[in-house]
Amino acid sequence: MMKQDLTLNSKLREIVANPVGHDVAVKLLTQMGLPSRLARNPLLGGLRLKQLKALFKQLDPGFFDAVLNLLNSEKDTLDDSRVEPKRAWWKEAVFYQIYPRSFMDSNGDGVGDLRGILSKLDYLKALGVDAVWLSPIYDSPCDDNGYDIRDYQKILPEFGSMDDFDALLGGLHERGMKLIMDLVLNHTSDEHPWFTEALQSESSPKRDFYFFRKGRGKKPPNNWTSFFGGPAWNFYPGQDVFALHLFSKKQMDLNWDCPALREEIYGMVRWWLEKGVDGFRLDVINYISKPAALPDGNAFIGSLMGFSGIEHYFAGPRLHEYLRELRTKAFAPYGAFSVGETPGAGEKIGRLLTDDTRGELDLIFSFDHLETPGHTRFDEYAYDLSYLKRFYIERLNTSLGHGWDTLFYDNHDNPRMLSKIDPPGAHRFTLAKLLGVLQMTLCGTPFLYQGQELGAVNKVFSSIGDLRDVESLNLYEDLIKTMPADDALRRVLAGTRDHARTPMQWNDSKNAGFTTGTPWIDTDGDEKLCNAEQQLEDEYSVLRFYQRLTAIRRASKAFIYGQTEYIDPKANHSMRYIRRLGEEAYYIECNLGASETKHKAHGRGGSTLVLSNYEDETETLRAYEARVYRVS
Ligand code: ISL
Ligand code: CA
Repeated sequence: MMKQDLTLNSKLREIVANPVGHDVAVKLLTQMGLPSRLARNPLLGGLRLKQLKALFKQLDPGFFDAVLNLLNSEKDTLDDSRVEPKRAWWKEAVFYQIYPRSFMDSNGDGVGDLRGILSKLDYLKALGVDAVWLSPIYDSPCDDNGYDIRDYQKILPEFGSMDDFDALLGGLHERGMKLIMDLVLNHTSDEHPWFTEALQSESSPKRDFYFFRKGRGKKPPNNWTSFFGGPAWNFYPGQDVFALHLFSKKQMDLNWDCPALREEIYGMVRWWLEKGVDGFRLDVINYISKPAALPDGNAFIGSLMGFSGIEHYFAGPRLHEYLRELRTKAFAPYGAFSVGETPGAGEKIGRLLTDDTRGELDLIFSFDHLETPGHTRFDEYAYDLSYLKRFYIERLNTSLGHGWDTLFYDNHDNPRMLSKIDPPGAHRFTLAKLLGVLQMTLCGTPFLYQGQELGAVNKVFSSIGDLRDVESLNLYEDLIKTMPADDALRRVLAGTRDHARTPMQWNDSKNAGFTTGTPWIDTDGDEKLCNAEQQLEDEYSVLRFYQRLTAIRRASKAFIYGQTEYIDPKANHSMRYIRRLGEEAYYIECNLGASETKHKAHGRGGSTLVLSNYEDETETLRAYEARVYRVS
């Protein structure tokens, strides 16, 4: 059945029935500090869009057209029947993300490298890791630490050689672990030969690989802004032309509408699969399709999101088509796994992307749980765990068995979750274990980020000179135009990605055992208190706890495919649920706050404590206490 276009006459319930409409409504409500369930409120559902338009006269008039356009470009609907989830290795696996620059340096140049990673494979195996995701290791000028690729088929010399890569892949496979590469397909470095060639002349066969456009007079072709500050356009005076970059000035957006570009990409992907890699993490993959006209972004959406233009490309017109093509022509023949990084994709867009009957991606990372509503990464605030609980109860398993969720707290783009929840760090190690319990026992695939298994927290940076990240440095330059330097620094430090990019803390020696040379970014002394060597020896450490967690997860499919039943879902400071598969069941009980709450037993036939982040079992749950019971 052809779907009718939505218009100003459509009712809100019809708007929200559209997958993009649902996610946009939830996002807008959340950004405005309102509860997301309003999107499903039956009274509001009867309102027509034009009534809303009359109500919100102050909104820029183009806003409703912008939203309708966006919604009408999504013709697909979701299958709302519940099915048994299909079994797959990547649903059962524990993934571990490595940021190669900061993991382990083998040759003393201060930069982590492939041989360094190779020397730590037994550590990963003992942790219970099944698959490693490597942040980019390709040749790159490293304007954005490798997310600006110059040559997709060459290893960055600082990281090692192709032989080192083969040795690493072999070493992982020998130990029964898989390797996932990080693939950046939305943009390349401006030093990629495609771009340098394209820039030569208008008639270059590579010209159409990127977005070259004439300006509007001296002004850029549209009002889109870059995530790393300023307009999303570089001007090339020699040819009086602009080119698009959503990220840094050296990360040029690729034009996926060009068939020759797509074929180049698929060929390159197959080349890595021929080498034996097991899959890919796809950087900002939901941004790859842009409307050819590159229309201006709506001002209201721009001010709400802090970036202009995003509604045109976060779920672009040909996204599904391109993902299917990538899968059919490259991934499927090799059975390769894919996880897409999809900022802005909410529950329903997420389902469109991962529903296993649709043939797009296996998993996605959505980021809606990383900040509490109304906050952005650069705000200083304490994250309320009861939000995480509500988020999980609403979101996990909404795929009805058609898709699957990822479970993660840290990555290379975010401050540490522990520091968001408990900024002073009073409960650091207990809380680290609690997060581990949620991550390993809820339904979804866990992705650990290096250091998380030690209880890594934010770093103490004392000046802007301590930071390295292009995003932070650009933001700081921008902020000091309008505020005192101290305030600008505080804001940058609240959200800088460098919190997660300092050296992995292997031991308490100089530079945390990461390098014998001068590290590219400093440690802050925390390695004296928190390092892998000391934690391996301490039975009660976070690391040993994570080893046990991965082991219990591996030992029972109830943690993977089991039904999840939430008990007393409205309780604010505790989270309790059962994972059940056939005869086997586990009861998980967590105190989400620092004050004590009562322990509540569960299970008629008795229960056995399998794991807890306290040494003894009492009738009260202490600060951030988490217990896993086997019940019958
Ligand atoms: O879109 C954002 C809103 O602030 C960002 O979160 C952005 O989506 C995210 O940083 C995208 O991340 C990925 O692509 C970037 C790279 O710098 C990141 O490290 C990578 O994870 C550009 O390649
Ligand atoms: Ca090195």
